[in-house]
Amino acid sequence: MVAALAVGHLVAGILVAPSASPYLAVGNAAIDRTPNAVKDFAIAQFGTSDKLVLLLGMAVVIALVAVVAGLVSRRRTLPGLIVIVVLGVVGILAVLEQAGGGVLALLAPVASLLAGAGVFWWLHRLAVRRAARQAAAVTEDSPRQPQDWRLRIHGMVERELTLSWDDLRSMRSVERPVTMTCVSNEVGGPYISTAHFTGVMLADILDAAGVRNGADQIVTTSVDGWTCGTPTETVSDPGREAMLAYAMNREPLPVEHGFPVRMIVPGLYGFVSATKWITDMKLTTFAEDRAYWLQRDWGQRAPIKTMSRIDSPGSFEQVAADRVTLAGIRVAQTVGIERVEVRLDGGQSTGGQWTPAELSTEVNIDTWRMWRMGVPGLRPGPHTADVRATDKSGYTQTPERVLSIPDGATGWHSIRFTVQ
Ligand SMILES: Nc1nc2c(c(=O)[nH]1)N[C@H]1C(S)=C(S)[C@@H](COP(=O)(O)O)O[C@H]1N2
Ligand SMILES: [Mo]
Repeated sequence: MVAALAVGHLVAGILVAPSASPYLAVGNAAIDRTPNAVKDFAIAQFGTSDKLVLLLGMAVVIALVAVVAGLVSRRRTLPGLIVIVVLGVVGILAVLEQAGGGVLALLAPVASLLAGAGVFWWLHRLAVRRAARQAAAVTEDSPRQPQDWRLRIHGMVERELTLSWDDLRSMRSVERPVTMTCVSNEVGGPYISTAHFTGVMLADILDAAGVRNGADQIVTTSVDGWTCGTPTETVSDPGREAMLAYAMNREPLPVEHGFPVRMIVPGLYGFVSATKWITDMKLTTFAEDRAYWLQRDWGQRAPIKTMSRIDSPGSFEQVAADRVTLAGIRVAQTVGIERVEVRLDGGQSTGGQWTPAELSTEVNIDTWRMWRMGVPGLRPGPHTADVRATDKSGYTQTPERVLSIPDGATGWHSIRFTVQ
């Protein structure tokens, strides 16, 4: 639009006469059509600047029209070209009316129209080509990305290392199911899942780099700059099998779960251990570096707390009397699960006692186990159920409720349900 107006004005000024400028001609044509009352009002308000105000107002309106025309032309040039032709014809008609003077006067508005259409067509082609280039870059790059991926291991180490995808794949691999938990879960929360991970032991990588004494924290950084601080002792503990995972459920890591490589440390909440899209690993100290969530008031060290949850029945569910089975999950990573107990209606019928539930087979100590308990003969009406777990260290979940911030919620999960 700027090109059209500028060319029209220039051609009129140099070759014809100022009155043949489409911009001025449209302004003058508008003034001719304005009722006297409005004209008087404008003169009273703006004095001798009235024409300037009109021309500026026109500029604003034309700019807005240009923006809208641009937005509706993102896919095709036709909408933009229609707007340009319509405005061009308005310019031609205005010049014919205002400047008279036959064919020569048409030079400026026609030049204006052609310049507008030409520049629009050219800019549109540039934009479309750029978009196509970007789209092509995305599709070509993604399968190649592991080739570009590097992990730098530096800081308090004997030897700085830079690992490529091929380096990683040539190392000894480990494979196991691990349950991952987000610290943001309140009691009974849903942010927990189990997957089968394949990767390289982080302990092997730390051995290769040689950790210097006193490096009590590993700060890892993802490609988008997120940082995570993990205790070195947890990662180097060979019994723990902390890993740099490159496969999940025997397929490449999905992009949203950290492709090409992420960290998995059993027993630690995700925000202090599970760096996705990892590119940098720095051996340092807790005194020296503060990771992303620590700067936002979450905890510094955050082992996953032993938890249990009732998944069935759901809260406030109606259940048929002959098929009441309570069921759920529980985890006690790195320690293992000793037992799960359930208490119905606050222990009314059991003298406050808890009843042990049946546990599914243990896959390994770092994955959740399901539990269930059949309760025949419950009277119709409302009931409550509480669950608590005890792990192999002898710890039984505390009833004390604390919020998830800063390092994980505690408390028993309780539900209400109705027997029909
Ligand atoms: N790069 C990066 N990694 C990250 C996070 C993040 O925001 N950015 N969030 C962490 C948190 S808080 C959790 S709970 C887990 C979640 O992993 P998931 O998305 O695979 O479920 O990733 C962790 N790794
Ligand atoms: Mo999280």
